[in-house]
Amino acid sequence: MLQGLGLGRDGMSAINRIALIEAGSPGLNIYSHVAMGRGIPLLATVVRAAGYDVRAFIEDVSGRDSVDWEFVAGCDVVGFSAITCTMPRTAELVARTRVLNPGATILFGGPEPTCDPARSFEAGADMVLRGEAELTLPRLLAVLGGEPAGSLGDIEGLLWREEGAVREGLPMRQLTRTELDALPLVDRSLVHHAEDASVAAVWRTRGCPSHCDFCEVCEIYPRCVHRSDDRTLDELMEAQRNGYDTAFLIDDNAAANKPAFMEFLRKAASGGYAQALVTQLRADSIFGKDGKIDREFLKLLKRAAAVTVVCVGVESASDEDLAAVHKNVDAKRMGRALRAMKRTGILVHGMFIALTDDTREALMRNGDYARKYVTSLQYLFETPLPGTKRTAEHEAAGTMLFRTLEDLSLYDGMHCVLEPLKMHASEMQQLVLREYRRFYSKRRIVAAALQGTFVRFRRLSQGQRAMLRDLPVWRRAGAWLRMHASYKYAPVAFLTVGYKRVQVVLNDPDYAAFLRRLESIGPRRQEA
Ligand code: B12
Ligand code: SF4
Repeated sequence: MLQGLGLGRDGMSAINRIALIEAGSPGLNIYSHVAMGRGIPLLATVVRAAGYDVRAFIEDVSGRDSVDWEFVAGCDVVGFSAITCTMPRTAELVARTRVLNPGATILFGGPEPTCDPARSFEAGADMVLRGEAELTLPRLLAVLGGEPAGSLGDIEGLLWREEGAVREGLPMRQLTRTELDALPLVDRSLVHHAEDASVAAVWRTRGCPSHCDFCEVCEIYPRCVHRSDDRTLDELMEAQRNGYDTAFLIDDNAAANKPAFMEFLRKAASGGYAQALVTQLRADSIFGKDGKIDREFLKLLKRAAAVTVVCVGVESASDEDLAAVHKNVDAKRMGRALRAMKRTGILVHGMFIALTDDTREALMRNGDYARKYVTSLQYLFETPLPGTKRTAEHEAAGTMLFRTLEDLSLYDGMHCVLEPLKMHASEMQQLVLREYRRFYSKRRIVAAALQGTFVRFRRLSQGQRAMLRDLPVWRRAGAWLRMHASYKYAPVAFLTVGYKRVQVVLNDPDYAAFLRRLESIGPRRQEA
């Protein structure tokens, strides 16, 4: 018998109403203040364009337990978007959906279901749609709704339960540039309490040309595909018009094609973008072909936004670690690039990884390096994301400490979930938290405030000046002051948020329970 195949709540095959849900992040962590969704706002937009009644719920935006269950109870299909650490919460929301609406088809999609569909079935899915779903989801809904010529087996990336077994359709397929260009701009009004989102996502590319061993991006997007910059610029300006003061360019490596990215930055500046911009790039993209710092690129990065935040996967200050994750850059060169960015006035969000074979000295060296070179710190534990080469190695070596579905909430980078080789897991956990405390300290906040008051200053960007000109004369002085203050004190704001987050984590009873759990794990490998 086919299970959950959209026969609808009343046994009819019509599909009218769809809910798309992104379960919230587990616990409190260093990035919980970034309230934004991932793929479902755009999916809701394409599903609505296909004629369905659809709403999107993102717990990180509208708050925990904010799903409108009355709406979900009337849905024919309920789709869940998951990453690994949100799986336990997703399973809870699925269980609630089953009680309220037993006839609905439960569909899973997103990074975790794409890379480990079996785990999604374990969490309660009837179907899993792997990979990008802007074209396949409307196709699936049409088939579920009884489209005469359609069959599940024709849908790329689909797996479904049938007669107790899991069946699979055509392999997933990545969208082409033409298909990406044809996608609509996100209609944020479909997101429940969209006004509570603090950051708007914009994108130029999907995928990343690098293939780091621990990262899942290339499993989801095997090729790096660009869409036309005009679409991105429209999206950026639309975010500004909608009142967002920060846009996150979510490309995994924005400067993969540096000349094209520089052209994009020029257009953003001349097009009047005047808010903060967050972007992710490799530190060595700051060098020109001659090996020198590319000043023109730095200037463009700074001028494209009111405040530019560059997220850099530093990973480690140790050359051996950098070689182990195939980063193709050494710590000294990386330091030169980070220093140049900071000197230009760009905020550098440094992303570090605590690897299983790190020593105490390596962990502390990373902390020292972070305090020297970056504005904000994200120091995550290596996490075995499904489908990656490193995860296969950890599975073979038996280093995974927590494997059940309930424990996947620990896979958020804030918890040590792999057995370290050179110390006990609880020691590694505490050493990394110690580096967070040293980074996000009151002393460093005061130093940043002094620096902001006396040293940090910029000429307003082209977009900001245009924005001031458009204001009535009597509002200009206040706006001018706010623009300068937000730039001058941006590092203070970052450090203060981090300080508060770290305090909350340290005082969290769940965190204390996790520490006790780690401590109860006996020494194994170190004894050998
Ligand atoms: C923006 C971003 C963030 C933001 C906020 C995102 C959020 N709400 O979680 C911040 C900076 C806060 C963040 C934090 C973290 N992130 Co993050 N993040 C991203 C990033 C760069 C972009 C996400 C995005 O918007 N993509 C664009 C959309 C269109 O893609 P998508 O969500 O995959 O959706 C498509 C398909 O997957 C599918 N789909 C998605 N949902 C659904 C649902 C249904 C029903 C269907 C049918 C299909 C479907 O269709 C969509 C359209 O094609 C991705 C990398 C990437 N390129 O995707 C990492 C990524 C999602 N993050 C990742 C991780 C691990 C984290 C962290 C744990 C920390 C870390 N970096 O290690 C935290 C945890 C956050 C949390 N929620 O708890 C991993 C997730 C892997 C996994 N299996 O868990 C990714 C894939 C990066 C990686 N290196 O592997 N992240
Ligand atoms: S550069 Fe970043 S996004 Fe690209 S593969 Fe490496 S870790 Fe993943």
